[in-house]
Amino acid sequence: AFAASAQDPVPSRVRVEDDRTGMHPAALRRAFTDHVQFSRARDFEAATSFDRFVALSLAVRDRLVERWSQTQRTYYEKDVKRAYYLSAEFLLGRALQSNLQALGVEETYRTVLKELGIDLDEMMELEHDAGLGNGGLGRLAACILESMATLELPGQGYGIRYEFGIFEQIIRDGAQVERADEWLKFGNPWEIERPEYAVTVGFGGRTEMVQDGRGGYRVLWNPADHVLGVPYDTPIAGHGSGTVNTLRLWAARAHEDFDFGLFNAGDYVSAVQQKNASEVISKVLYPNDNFDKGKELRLRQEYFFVACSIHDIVWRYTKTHDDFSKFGDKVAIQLNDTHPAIAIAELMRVLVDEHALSWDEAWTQTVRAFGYTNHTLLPEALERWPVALFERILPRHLEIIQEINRRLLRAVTVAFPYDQGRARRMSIFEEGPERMVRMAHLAVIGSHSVNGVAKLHSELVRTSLFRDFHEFWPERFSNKTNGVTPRRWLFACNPKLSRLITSRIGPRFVTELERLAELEPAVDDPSFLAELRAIKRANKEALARIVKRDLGFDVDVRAIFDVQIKRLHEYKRQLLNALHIVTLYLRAKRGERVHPRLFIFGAKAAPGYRQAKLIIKLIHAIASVVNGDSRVPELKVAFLPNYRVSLAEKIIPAADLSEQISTAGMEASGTGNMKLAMNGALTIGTYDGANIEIREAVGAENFFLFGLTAEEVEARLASGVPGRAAYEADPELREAIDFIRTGFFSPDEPDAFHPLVDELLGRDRYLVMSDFRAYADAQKVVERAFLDEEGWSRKAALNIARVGGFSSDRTVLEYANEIWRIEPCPIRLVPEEPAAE
Ligand code: B1H
Repeated sequence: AFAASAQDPVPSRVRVEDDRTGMHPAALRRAFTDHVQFSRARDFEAATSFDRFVALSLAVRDRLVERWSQTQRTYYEKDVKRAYYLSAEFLLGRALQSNLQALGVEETYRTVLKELGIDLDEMMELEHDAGLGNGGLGRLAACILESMATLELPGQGYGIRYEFGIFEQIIRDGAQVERADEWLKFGNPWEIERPEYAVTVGFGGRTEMVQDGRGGYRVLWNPADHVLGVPYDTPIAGHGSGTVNTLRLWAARAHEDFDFGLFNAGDYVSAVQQKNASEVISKVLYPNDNFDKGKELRLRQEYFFVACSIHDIVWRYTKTHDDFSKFGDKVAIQLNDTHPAIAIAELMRVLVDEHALSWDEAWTQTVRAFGYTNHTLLPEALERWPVALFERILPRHLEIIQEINRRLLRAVTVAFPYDQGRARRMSIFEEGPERMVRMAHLAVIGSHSVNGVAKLHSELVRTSLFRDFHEFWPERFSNKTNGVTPRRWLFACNPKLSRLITSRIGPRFVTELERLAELEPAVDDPSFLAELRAIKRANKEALARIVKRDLGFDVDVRAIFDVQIKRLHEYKRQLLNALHIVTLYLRAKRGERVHPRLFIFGAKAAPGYRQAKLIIKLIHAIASVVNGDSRVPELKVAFLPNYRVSLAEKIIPAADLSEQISTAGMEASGTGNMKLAMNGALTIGTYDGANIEIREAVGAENFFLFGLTAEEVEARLASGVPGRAAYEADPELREAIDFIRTGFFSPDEPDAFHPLVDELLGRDRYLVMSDFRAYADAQKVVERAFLDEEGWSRKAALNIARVGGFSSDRTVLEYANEIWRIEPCPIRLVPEEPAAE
């Protein structure tokens, strides 16, 4: 498929060994057994299953390497414009299957391994997830990189090589316990360490003015400490494209003169011990989704990876350019939220202090290069740093930010004279008892593009969060609705469905998801719907086996598989779901007919988030009563521990119902909603984030909408009606709350859930009580719809046929065309030599 055409000149490079590149079965088999023997130093018979996993991964990696070199060489030779995606998180999950499929060798390898008595699926289960992210924001970064490579776009990711990713969740006595995620313990076959490209990063110290030798002055920053950033490169392969882009993650190492003083004093052992202090920077991912704790180490992490990345970007640019006038023509840098926003000040510092550009020249190129994506409106998630802390760690950057701010406020005052309030609101510095640096303001001011991640969210970004900035620079603002990669979230995770789709419309939907629309005629074909039902049934059986293995109980696959999988957060309202379970349970106890349901949860709570952890406990308490009640066999609750990418891949294909029930206006987009719809689950959801666009696409009659709108939420919260009002008005809700409040689900500790009940009856900040009735009634509509088997599968089919727009390919093309202004750069591959047996 990648053979060059006849008139292509064959590159004169020496070809590397066939065993490292050959795609025919004999070469694949030899590559695998050779890696067992020589990379793992094992006799084939003595190799452990993990040896085999590593050997296969290395054989696959070899086949990426040639394309990887060719890709990078092509970018360099053509001097193409590149997009750099800066993100504190990349939630990649597993890589083996994804790379096998990108190369088109999964089935060949499956057969080759089978002949050796090895099951490929079992082998793929041995891979530990790369969990370098919290949730949607980190997973989006992974989908975007994958789509860029598939679309042949010159791109690269930059982030942190956390030694410990998102914690491992264990459930003990019905409560969450965290364990360190030792994902590197047995090595990582995908990464390549490149210590020769290490970068030195400074922290702290002072600035001074020094003569520049040309009669002027320049600023010199003398950092107090230095840390080394060592890059680790992971290949990001395009699906069937020949492009292999790079994800470069930085690990912190002690700098040689880390503690000069101690070495000089001859205290060698203490000096070496001190090295730990620098290496903590890349030790662990902060496990907070949509929440900013304002920790000093987090600021150090952010600056650390940003300084390394900017250095790398500038170095690469200067290999082919001797001045900076074309920087913005060759470099686009996308900020994944504000976590890397310090890059704006860092690029200014590098251009002005190190490359002696004038402020204006440097600023022009900086603003041309940067784009900023906002992912949340929640005030507790917006990054603000105390000026005093910022000055202590990044004194030169504070000066630069002050200058950026001075110039902004001058422009604002010219445009809006006599409007002091506006200047105060737009300032990077928030005045108050403790002065703060507002990173979002820096990001908006230093970028030519600011986008939200779904239509409603982008609208709220313009009209509420950045209202003044939107008035000042309306042309900067746009929407880029999120998407997900159909390779992982359909083709890889749901092979049965993919085969059915392929049998009807061919395989091209995998890279052109809009082609799913060609399935529309099939939704009225009973045999298609019957096949769809059989596939869903088989996927549910597979998940039922996981529930049995991990939780120990049997489930009825005729039940509605009602799925809520996402980080645990009050705004996502797992509590609303829990109240509904209690309601159904009490109805069943009263002898009312309820259709069998399996409630499936997957959710990690931030370790310091008390209410979230208590909600996990409540779900377990309810599960223990409901699952143990033999008089209510129709209801079961399965909280699957340690929710992560690889577990999502097993749950999503088995879902009937997708719970997307955030308080309207609070979920910026959501992306799990897209993955579930793509796999034929119907959504019960609020008018929030991308739900709105999904509903528009799949049709209102194929989506269960309920609840207050964002406007109504705003008004309701402003009016301050306590949750008690709904409690008093709704007997069923009252009963559910009373059962929880009086300790029915926690007889040993009757008060256990009072903090949750108090919040619900009092402020009810997420309007769980206000939306309860609408939700419970929408669930009745769901149940009735589910009873009509044919009707339900038709709706599911229409969801699949109409979700083509939620591919991250569409998202990335919008970024590429409207923000980055980059073009595809096809990679020409050397033709494969004929098989030599
Ligand atoms: C999203 C975050 C986030 N928005 C701070 N914001 C973090 C904020 O570690 N931190 O400090 C970590 C994560 N994550 C999510 O982004 C939104 O809630 C989703 O609605 C959205 O789909 C996703 C991708 O855009």
